[in-house]
Amino acid sequence: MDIAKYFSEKAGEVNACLDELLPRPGAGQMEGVLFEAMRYSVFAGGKRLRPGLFFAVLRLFEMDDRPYLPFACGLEMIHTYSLIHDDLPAMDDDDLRRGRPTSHKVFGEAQAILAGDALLTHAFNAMLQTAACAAPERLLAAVDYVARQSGAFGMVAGQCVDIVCEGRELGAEELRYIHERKTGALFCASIAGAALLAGAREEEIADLTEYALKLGLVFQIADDILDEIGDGSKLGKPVGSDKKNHKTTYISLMGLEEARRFGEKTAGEAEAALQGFGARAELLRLLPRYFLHRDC
Ligand code: GRG
Repeated sequence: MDIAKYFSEKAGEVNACLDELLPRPGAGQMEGVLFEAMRYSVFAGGKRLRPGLFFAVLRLFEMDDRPYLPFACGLEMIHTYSLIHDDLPAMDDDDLRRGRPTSHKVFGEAQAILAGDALLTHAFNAMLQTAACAAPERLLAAVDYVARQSGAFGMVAGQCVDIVCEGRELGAEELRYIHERKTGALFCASIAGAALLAGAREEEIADLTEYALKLGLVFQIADDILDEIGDGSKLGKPVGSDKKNHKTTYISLMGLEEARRFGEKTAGEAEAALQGFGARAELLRLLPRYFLHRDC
């Protein structure tokens, strides 16, 4: 199966739907700059991995993905909001994202904060647009889950702990704690969120959550490796920033070769979590190695 083709096809569908869902700046409209800033970051060329994961799980449960496009777009809006806020001077203070100047560099800090806020809230409007096709109790469970994973019990908590720990060397468990929230939580939202919409059984949701957390970790290990030996022009951001900013990474903790081995081991554990799904989970089973060996 051609995974790059799968993600690029899904990205095309997601981009068309995002274009429909996001407000458009109109002539003479005073809040036009807000809509422009929202669109600027959303259409800056992200890989649309979270929607791709979401659709892969719908496929596992033999669900038609078309009606759920707005839900997938909601996940991408939450992801983009987190990137805009993460780049702000008060957080990582980055100048480049997805190969372009960051939102605050183009629109100023205040509008970048607002664009992030508006994307986060718009995401929930988008997800609720699937009310016409999803059973209400499933949609409620999925949206509730996405909110938890995105907020104080998930991604925002991860960002908080990352900031609290700034300036000191972390241990492996602390690093895992942060990654499970910063990266893993939105992977869980996409993967287990789709399973909730599909009405999956509790054991299936538990297995998929385990898979999502391991997949997030693999993604992060690859991120650390790419920051050490990747190609900045493919990544759309300068490499070597972890070392420059004295960040604890899997490379600083265990060295490049051991980090690669740890990545392979974790990818194996992610695959193993799918055992109960048999051949139906082929696409999901291929993703951990694909993420580990990615070049951007
Ligand atoms: C500000 C609430 C708040 C949270 C920020 C997501 C995040 C938490 C910070 C971004 C920096 C970071 C290391 C995130 C980990 C997840 C990650 C590697 C994001 C980049 O995801 P990709 O590669 O990005 O899917 P694209 O641009 O392809 O969408």
